Parts: sequence; structure tokens; C-alpha cells
Amino acid sequence: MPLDPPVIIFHYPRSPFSARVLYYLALRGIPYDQCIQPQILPRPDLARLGIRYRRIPLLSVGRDVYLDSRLILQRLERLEAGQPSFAARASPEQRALERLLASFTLDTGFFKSIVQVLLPNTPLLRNEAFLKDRVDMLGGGPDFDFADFVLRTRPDAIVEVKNALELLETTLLADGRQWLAGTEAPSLADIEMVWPLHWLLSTPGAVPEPHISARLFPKAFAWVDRFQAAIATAGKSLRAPETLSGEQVIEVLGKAGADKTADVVEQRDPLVQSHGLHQGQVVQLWPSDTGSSHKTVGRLVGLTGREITIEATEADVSVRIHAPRQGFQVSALPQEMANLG
Ligand SMILES: N[C@@H](CCC(=O)N[C@@H](CS)C(=O)NCC(=O)O)C(=O)O
Repeated sequence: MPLDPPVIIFHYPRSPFSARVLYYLALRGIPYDQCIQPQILPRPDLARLGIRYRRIPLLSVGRDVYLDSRLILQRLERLEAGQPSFAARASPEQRALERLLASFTLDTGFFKSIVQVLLPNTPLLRNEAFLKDRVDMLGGGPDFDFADFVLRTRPDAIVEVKNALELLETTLLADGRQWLAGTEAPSLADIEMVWPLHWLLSTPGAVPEPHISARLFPKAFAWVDRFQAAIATAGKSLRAPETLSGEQVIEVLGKAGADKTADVVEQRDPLVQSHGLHQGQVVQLWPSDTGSSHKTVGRLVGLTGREITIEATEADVSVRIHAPRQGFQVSALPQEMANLG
């Protein structure tokens, strides 16, 4: 039985940011379907939804598509399906820990360090098409040697990752607890810390021994294994996701309803005031860190302190696209600005 509203994740296998979302879905017991994307551009299924944003994952709930795993988890926390939300079950201290761990893995250089440690020992660093695609994402010019950059920066990155494991081993996991926030079952705090570490530890040949090993960090390694076992168990009681084609996605979204809770352009917002943004205006939306040359175009539907919502203008079906405020920018289309003058 599909969920109402339908939930679809757009991802590819072994994408670590997608794992963050898939773990969440498994632990909450939220049924979903998936639309598998190629690891490098182009991504025609997303183009048909009017989405030029180039990062993975995305998640649709009804005909609302959410960009960025940050906003995806916030949306899922509001979804009434499966187990109660994590927020409903957590104490203020546990919620603070979740936020701090999310900030550590997402907002510091930690994830980049994981990439620098992992990539040299995978075939990806010898895959020309992959390297070219990721240089485009990072905004590097034709002379930027991504492989050389990763190899040069790896020693420092190993130290960063080692320090993070040491922190877990000597603080949160030191008293022998099963889960980071001292809960009975894995919580959002575990999800927020485990996804980059599991990606590293489960990639064949990627763990930089002897600097990092199960012998040096037995509690942290056991916790990552325990988490995977919990996900496998949770997955068994969840209906297996159907894999949808781009065409099937269009069909599902075409019949689905919209979530209008963030359909307000807050007049007191500093950006709205300084740029004179208004509902219905055609805007472009893009992430400020990587992939920022890929700008998605649509009519502004909502702009709050947490979320930007647009109605896609380049889609084969009526789709609403949501991005978090953090890490994203929105502006009027340049030609529209010219028209105003
Ligand atoms: N801030 C984004 C980052 C997502 C991200 O960087 N994802 C990687 C894949 S795991 C990616 O998009 N790589 C480039 C690509 O797939 O085009 C999020 O939290 O979702």
C-alpha cells in the first residue's frame, strides 16, 4: 500500500547523504519509493521536474520536492507516518546533542575530510568522467587537479577523522552505552554522526590503517556495526521500496496534493525587504557551497527564516520545490530585474 501522501527518495546507491535520509526512514518506519539517479550528470528525471539543482538526495512528499538532507529530515519530522517523530521522543538535552552532531558532520570540514581519506583507495579517483563531473560541482577551472588535491590533503584529513573517532571513544561511548544519546534504541543523534563514518568504514580498502582501526577505537567501530544491524532489523519490517522511473514519478506527483504550510513570503525578512521579493515573482534558487552554478527557476511561493519554496516553471508537471534557507540563495531572475528598471 503506497503512503498517502507518497514519499519518493531520489538517490543513488552508496550516496552518504542519502544514507542519512534512508536511516531516518528505516528507523521511523516510514514507507517510501525510490527513483534511482545516475552518479554523474545529466539527470533527465530531475530535469523533467524543472530541477537544475545537482546534488543528491532529494525527497518528494506529495507534489512537494525537498532539496538537501537538512530540510528533508525537518520535513520528515513533521510527517505523520510510522513511529512518532524523534523530536516527540527526545529530551531538550538529546535534541541539543542531535543538532550539535548534525552541525559537526554537515557544517565543519568533517565530511570533506572523510572524502579525502576515502577517495584515494576507490576506483573513483581513476574515473575521468567522475573527476570531471565533481570538478564542475566544486566550481574548479580546467586546470584544477582534483585527484592531486585529494592526495595532497589526505594526511591532515586522516588526523581529523581520527580525532572525531577518539572523541566518540573517550566521551559519549566511554561509559559503555549502546547509543550516543543514552537512548534505548538508536536515535537521531546516532543518525547524525554515523552516516559519514559508516560510508568510510564500509568502503573496501578505505580505512587508513594503522592510523584508524577497530583495535584503536573498539567502542566506536562496534557502535557503527550495531547501528547497521539496527537498520537491517528496522528494514525487515518496512515494505520494500518500489523503484520508479521518471515517467512514473511524473504520474505520481501529478495526482498528489501539496503541503502549503510554508506558503508565505515573510515581509519582515531582511532579504525580502532589501530585494523587494514578492509571491508569484520568477526567481532562481541555488546552493551557495557546491554545485552553485546549477540554478533552479520558479515562481516564489514562500520565504521564511527556514525555507524557500518555489513552483517550478520548467517542469512537465506542477511541482513545488523547497530548499532550506541555510546554505541556499534566492534572487529575482536577472532579466526580470532588468525589466523592473
Ligand atoms: N548539503 C547537501 C549535500 C549533498 C551532497 O553533497 N551529496 C553528494 C552525494 S552524497 C552529491 O550531491 N554529489 C554530487 C552529485 O551527486 O551530483 C545535503 O545535505 O543533501
